[in-house]
Amino acid sequence: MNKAIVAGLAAGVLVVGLILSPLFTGTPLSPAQADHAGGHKKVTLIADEMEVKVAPANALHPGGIMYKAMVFNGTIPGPVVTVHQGDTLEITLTNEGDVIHSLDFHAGFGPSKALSGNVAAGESKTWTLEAVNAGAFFYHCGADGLNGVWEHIANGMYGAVVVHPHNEKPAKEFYMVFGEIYNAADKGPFLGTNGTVGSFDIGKFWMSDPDLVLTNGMAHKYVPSVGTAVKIDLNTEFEIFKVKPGEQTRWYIVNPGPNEYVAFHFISGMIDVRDGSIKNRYGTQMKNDETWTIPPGSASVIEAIFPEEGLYVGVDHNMSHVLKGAAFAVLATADATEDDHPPGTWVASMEDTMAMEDSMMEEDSMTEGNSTEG
Ligand SMILES: [Cu+2]
Repeated sequence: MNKAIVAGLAAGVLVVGLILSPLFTGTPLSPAQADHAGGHKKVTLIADEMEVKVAPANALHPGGIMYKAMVFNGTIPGPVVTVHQGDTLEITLTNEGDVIHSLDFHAGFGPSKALSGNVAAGESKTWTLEAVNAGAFFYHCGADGLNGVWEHIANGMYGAVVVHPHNEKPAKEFYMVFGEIYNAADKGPFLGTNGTVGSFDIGKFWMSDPDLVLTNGMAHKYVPSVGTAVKIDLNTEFEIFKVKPGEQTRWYIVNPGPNEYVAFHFISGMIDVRDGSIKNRYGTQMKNDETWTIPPGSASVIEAIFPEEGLYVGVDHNMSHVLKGAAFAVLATADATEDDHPPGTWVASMEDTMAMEDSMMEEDSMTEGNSTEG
């Protein structure tokens, strides 16, 4: 090819690139979004220790499994906190437990933004971070200056911050947090704990040998049974996710670990992954992938459309993890509604988040009250 042709082609590519470039710079802000820039949101997280049911009674875990957990706001996981990109998030950590707790917000950049430092029993601490990058970000207890952070995470002290990007498209959104349990009282599959309330086992943790993998605080929380010809009942009180066929859905999938990777997959599904962030919009987008790796200490934004009516199953495709509890059923049905999320899985959308912040700001100016997100 001669130089003139190459130069001509290069010029053509440049011109086409310039014409197309507006398509790749992100969707312009709506007037409501532009008005809202720089919102201020408050959240209070209450650290505590309590017994939590982490597995239902079934053949794998006779009698079910109770565990001496550590929690934020009374549940495993802690609440999903939503902000709009560019907002300031003011966090208060109140320690109502008996031991030192703390917080590490992966959405924060710099120790004064990301870390609370130790908060002793009965004390509180407040600090702020700026939600610079869009996406889902893990938060967890950092224990006593990292000493025991492994135990506090394994015991349930974790959650996520969702930073809605400016260019977000509407979707039905869900919060899903995996998490491992290392239980000194658990004798293994089909044996369970024989009624003993379990506690952290550092030997099992050291060997990365979890007894359970929880979905939003409980193994097999969203799965009634496994098998058809030979069926094993897993949870007679299971909850289920419902979506409409063809509807855009968005899943904030969080992996607290503390040790294991999550190989996230929807059985019969395809996923788009939005991870990382470019200014004012989500970054990397993987189209139509099958399985996505989420490392411990991370959260991913997974988008999926379920094309036809029927049952789909979200799993950690690590098969020992599935048996330990890491699966959830998703029913695609025309009967699905906007607000039929299982308890604790609803995520405030960008519009909801902005409306909440605006009403809080009005409240602040009058009362300077503190707000908690449940
Ligand atoms: Cu803690």
